Amino acid sequence: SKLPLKERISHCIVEGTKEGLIDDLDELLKESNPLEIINGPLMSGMDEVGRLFGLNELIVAEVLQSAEAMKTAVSHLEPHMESAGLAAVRGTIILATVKGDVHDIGKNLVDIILSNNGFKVINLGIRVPPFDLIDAFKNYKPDIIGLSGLLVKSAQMMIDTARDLRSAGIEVPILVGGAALTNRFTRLRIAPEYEGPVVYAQDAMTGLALAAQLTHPEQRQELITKLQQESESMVASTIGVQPHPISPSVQNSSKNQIQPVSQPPIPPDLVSHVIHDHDLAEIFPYINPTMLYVRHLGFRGRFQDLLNKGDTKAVELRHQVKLVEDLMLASSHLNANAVYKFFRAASDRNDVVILTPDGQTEIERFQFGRQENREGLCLSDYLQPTSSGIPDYLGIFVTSIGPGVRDLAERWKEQGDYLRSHILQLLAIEGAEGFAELLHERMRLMLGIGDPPSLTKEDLFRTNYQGKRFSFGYPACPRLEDQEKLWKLLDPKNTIQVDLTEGYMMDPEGSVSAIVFHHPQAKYFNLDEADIEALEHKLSRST
Ligand code: B1M
Repeated sequence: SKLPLKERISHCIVEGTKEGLIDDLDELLKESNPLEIINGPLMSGMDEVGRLFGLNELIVAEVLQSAEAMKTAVSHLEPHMESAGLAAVRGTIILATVKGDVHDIGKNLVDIILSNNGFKVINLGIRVPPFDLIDAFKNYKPDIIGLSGLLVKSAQMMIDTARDLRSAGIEVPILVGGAALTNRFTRLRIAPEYEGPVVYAQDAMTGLALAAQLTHPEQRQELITKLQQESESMVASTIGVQPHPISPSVQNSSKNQIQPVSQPPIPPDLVSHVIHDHDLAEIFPYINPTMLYVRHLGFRGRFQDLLNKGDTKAVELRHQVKLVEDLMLASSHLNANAVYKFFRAASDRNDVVILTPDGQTEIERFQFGRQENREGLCLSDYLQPTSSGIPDYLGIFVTSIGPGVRDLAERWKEQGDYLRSHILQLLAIEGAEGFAELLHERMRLMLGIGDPPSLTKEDLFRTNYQGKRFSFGYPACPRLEDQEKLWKLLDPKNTIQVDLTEGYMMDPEGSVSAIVFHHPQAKYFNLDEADIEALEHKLSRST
């Protein structure tokens, strides 16, 4: 309260507090017009937030609280601006998650950051096909087109989208981002398909900095020159690099030492189990706190330890999360659903064959890759071979938290309740993962390989138990196309209303699918690019 008026307003933004903000704005309105206030103390507050975030002095949760204060301030000033015919827009951006992709949370963060830093954001939502973007371009005449996506398939969809936008004669800069996207992929694969600049942002704050450069005439040219140089040097570094030769022997190699379990555990049944509306209170403790609080909300340090010690920041963050957990527990639209089933299964070299309960007939076949180097691992090694005749089993499941998450998160975002909206989406995505952990624990118990009572939650998060769950799209089984086979086996669409998109993504966003192996030596491993190429080569020959 002792600070000069303008500094007090900036300070409210940096601190993410609304206390006294409206009174101070009204006071300043007596001597400044609303646009001057936005471009002055409010924007300098947001600039400081960006600076402190860059220095690791603010965490994501705090940035969202600053954005909330900014939204409150701008909403208060807007009526005054309209009456004075003023508009505070640094630029317009249309923002979309690409076709086939339901990823909302990353795109929404970008929306919040840009729209509270002076950009007008037209958020087109998820699964947006190129022709909708072209239509939106014609309607809104944006300065930038923003594309987001979670998976590698979505990065590939960005190539098609860029191509379609070019065919429509569009040349405004495209800003791209997403978990599986890299600058290299952007420069080498997306940028060559588009006439205008294509820029990669690693996170929402970088997205803001790049959007600011792209809408600034001189900085824009500097950025474009830098990107061209980057592209050229990347192209130069790939010239002369020979593609990895595909060795036909690789897929049959069996240098691994893993022997199947001689007496595999037998599941109690081979029927489909459908769980509707599982108690969320039981799922929340299975959420890995490091993922939720450290990775996603940006907390620094060992969250659980500091919470136990009463650290103020940890306690405050836990309080914010608990509020949303309680709202979720009370809601009837935010349900945890799952479907799981055990199958008779066997290995056939690198393939996993799913059999009828009597073991006589093949009903599905998953073709997996094998490591040519390292330990020579392949998922099929964890099962008895078809030739042995010894019955062996695996489990398959899908967990999901939705379906009302997207609508509620959107409503809260619209209201400027950014942190609550983000936490809700986080609890849904990490809750789906926690539910997978819980279900896997139950399936181990059903197989008679349940965990010892001494196993702690930390052990669980470190996967210190017998057997492992493998999800399609992850490095040991990277082919997302196999999701289709899983859908045929489990029917999650009709049992728990989880849809598979054309990009093999599960809708709702907070969903996890996996195959469960009981083998004591099962562990997570990576296939190299050459191993994946060899598998694709084999698959293309067999079709
Ligand atoms: Co999974 N997942 N996941 N996953 N997941 C990845 C993406 C993966 C790379 C992991 C890996 O292999 N190492 C892999 C994809 C690989 C591939 O495509 N083959 C993967 C996979 C395979 C899967 C499943 C398919 C697994 C399965 O169940 N079979 C499944 C798919 C889900 C579905 O279909 N609905 C799945 C599920 C999940 C969870 C639900 C458990 C959870 C949430 C997913 C989500 O975010 N919606 C999850 C998580 C947490 C991850 C990792 C670990 C982290 C993702 C994350 O941080 N999300 C990820 C591995 C990794 O990144 N290290 C992985 C939070 C979100 C806020 O961040 O989307 O990155 P992000 O957005 C950031 C930036 O990217 C950037 O700003 C945002 C905020 O700073 N950004 C932009 C995004 N868009 C932008 C646009 C811009 C600018 C910046 O301008 C326009």
